[in-house]
Amino acid sequence: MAGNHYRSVPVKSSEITPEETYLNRRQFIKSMGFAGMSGLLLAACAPQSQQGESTNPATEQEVSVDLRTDELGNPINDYNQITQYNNYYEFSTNKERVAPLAENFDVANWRVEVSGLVNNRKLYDMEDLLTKFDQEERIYRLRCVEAWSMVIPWMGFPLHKLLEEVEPQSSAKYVRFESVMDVSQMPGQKSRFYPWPYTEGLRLDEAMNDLTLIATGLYGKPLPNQNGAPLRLVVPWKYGFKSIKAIVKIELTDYRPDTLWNLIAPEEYGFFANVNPEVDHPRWSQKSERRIGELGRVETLMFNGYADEVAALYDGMDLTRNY
Ligand SMILES: Nc1nc2c(c(=O)[nH]1)N[C@H]1C(S)=C(S)[C@@H](COP(=O)(O)O)O[C@H]1N2
Ligand SMILES: [Mo]
Repeated sequence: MAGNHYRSVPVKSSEITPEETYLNRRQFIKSMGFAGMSGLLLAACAPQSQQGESTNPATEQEVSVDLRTDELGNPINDYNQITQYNNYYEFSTNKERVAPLAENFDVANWRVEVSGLVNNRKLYDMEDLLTKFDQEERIYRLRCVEAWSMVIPWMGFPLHKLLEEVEPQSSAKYVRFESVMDVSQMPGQKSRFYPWPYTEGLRLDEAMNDLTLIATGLYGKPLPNQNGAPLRLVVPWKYGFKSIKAIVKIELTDYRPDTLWNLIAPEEYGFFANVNPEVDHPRWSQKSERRIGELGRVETLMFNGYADEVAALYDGMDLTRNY
């Protein structure tokens, strides 16, 4: 199991809290019985010499976890920053206009079709997804290809759990994702410049990686419309455009699917789109980024800081050509 380079905390729906409570809470987590939290616990259970207080490793203990930073110590962005500065071209290409335009977007009776090269094709509604798959919190960095970034506390579940349920066939090599098409609610879809609906794709092994998340909420609340309600993909080691919002269709294929950005500008937006400070965008450097809410710039990390989890997926691949 991957998973010591992000923070993951299981979330019960009874714990969904207003932002204020969220920010003030410290979760107490039993240090036994939580697989997949090894990194967290390692940090919390520093050697006694460093901790200054002796603990008895044989007894179950409670560990206080500060949920306000990622595993590298970066503070999470404010709820306002995350929900008022958005890329969502179905509504607007203006980041500040997305939230007001998406305010009344109707996500009732949402369905997601999972089909293609699978043994069990399925049509899920949101309640199925929220009850079938345990929701957990994951604090991830989001690095936009435009060279800004945020740290976001998502809620959701790893995509591999859903894929395991539908059982990909051995011929399946890729996963294709499609966003909703609804010109009546999404004014940006009137623009003929973009090949709507928004589509994205992953190689099957990328989709199965434990970091790859289906997000259904953030900051302990259901996903705001502007962030991709009611569900979106989050692939934290790739540029933000891979993290497709408002998904209605997930299809397993044996061909590499077209993606909206790759269709528009293949020399600028590759299929892989792994965060890579060594490979510049044709029009700007990718060596550093502006963390929203901070002054100055921070260095961009290979695979956005998730190399331990994902570098092996690209062994032997020329990342300059496969950008
Ligand atoms: N359907 C859809 N998904 C999308 C986009 C979009 O325009 N439409 N923009 C992408 C880009 S470029 C980024 S950086 C992230 C932004 O996510 P956020 O607004 O939640 O920060 O969403 C991605 N997913
Ligand atoms: Mo982006």
